[in-house]
Amino acid sequence: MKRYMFMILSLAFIIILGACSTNFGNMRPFDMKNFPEDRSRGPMMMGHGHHNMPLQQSTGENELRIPPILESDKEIGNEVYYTIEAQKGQTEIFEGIQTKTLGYNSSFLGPVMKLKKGQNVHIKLKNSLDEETTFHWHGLIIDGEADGGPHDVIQPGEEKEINFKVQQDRATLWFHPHPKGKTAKQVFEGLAGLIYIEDSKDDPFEYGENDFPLILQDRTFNNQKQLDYQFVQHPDGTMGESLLINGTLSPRLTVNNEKVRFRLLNGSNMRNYTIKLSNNQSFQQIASDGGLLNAPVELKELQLTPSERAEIVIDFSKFKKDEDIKLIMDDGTVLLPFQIKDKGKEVKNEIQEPLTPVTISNEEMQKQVSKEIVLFGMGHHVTINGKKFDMNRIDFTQKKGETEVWEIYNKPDMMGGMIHPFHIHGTQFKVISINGEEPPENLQGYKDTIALDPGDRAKIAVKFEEKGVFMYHCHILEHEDNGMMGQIKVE
Ligand SMILES: [Cu+2]
Repeated sequence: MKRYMFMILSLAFIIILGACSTNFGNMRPFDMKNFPEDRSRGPMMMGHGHHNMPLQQSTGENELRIPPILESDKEIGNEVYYTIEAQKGQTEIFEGIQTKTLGYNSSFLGPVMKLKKGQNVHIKLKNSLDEETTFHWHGLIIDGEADGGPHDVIQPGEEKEINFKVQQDRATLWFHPHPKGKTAKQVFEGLAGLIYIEDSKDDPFEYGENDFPLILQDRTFNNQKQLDYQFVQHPDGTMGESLLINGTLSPRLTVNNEKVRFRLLNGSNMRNYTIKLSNNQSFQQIASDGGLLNAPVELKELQLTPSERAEIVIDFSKFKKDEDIKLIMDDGTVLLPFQIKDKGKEVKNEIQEPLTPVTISNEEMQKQVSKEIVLFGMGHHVTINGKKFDMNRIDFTQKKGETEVWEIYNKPDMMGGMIHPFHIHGTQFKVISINGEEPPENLQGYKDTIALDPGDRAKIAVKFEEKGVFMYHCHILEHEDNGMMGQIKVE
């Protein structure tokens, strides 16, 4: 009898809870009072138009925050020890207002972890959040046990140590949480940091002087200027109207009158950015996700989908001293105004050599397709090969050290479909073709994410250097959380 009472009570509780959450679900964030008053653009579009949510221009009132370099706990010969702690905090994003945020070793975002090729790295991972999390090393060649996918959960208050050897050449990677169904929320609230892989070759650029990270993230704040993910989340991917770069709202950057390298990361949940310079001059892309390209590529604009990185060099010495130069989006939205100082020196960005984080030969790129991936759907209905993620199901296997050709197809739906950035853990792959054609030059280097338009079909050459179970998924974080993810076991 007691058992029945308990069941009835639980049922009633679930129904009430359900009703509450439905209510929340209907309270979409289009109620104007939830937006900051100083919106410079027209009214927001509703419903599906959410995905065209415009971004507010940067007014340039705040100097860009430069993340600190993470100091090691100790270094003994080739062994280096770090501690990374996921924590809660408060951050002054708006003047005089504390916003509740998450961060690594700080209240918001994370430091830059510089790792050297050949080093043995030991990282103590601490979870000081109120919820479970994982620590995923995006783009790093690492074994499945240390990769920080949804299997590697660390409970609140607990810690764990991981060890790995840095095998790849210089590159800009990043780290972020990856717990099942909670990645989008935790990244939205601030968990993301950069990893720079360095090697023995000289680097002519100096951090914070003529070498700057730019972590692009869009966020919506409520009328208390808080990040309320429950309120703004959208199953197709959450977009925000406020741009933060390195956590700075309305940033500007003072640069020297010289060549400057920017390491761009699209750290947004779903927004794509096509960047360009306001004077329509070209810049050089020198590296993609996995490291340096074979040669710098001259570009006037560059698209970055969620999780993609690019290193670009802008030569400010080419411009007139008081020229008004800004980094903008293709629709003209100002992302980052620059202020050019007189100071400058001759910087040669001659660090370009063909690099090989993983070596995939031309011969291996001629192989037949042996794995097919079909990306499909929108919102809650996203799938890979018709299935949703199941932690207990291995979808593919591959032999360690053996290159296979994967074909990725973004199958359109009745509405047309959307761009899906497809990411594979634990490796850097090479793009063989997109719709049967050679990829553009800046996609011919190593990549860990490839963006596919609806109807696109790409062939990529994939090799894993380490064993374990690895995730592959769409990097629209809400799609990942909605099950657009599979697992490959490398033996
Ligand atoms: Cu997707």
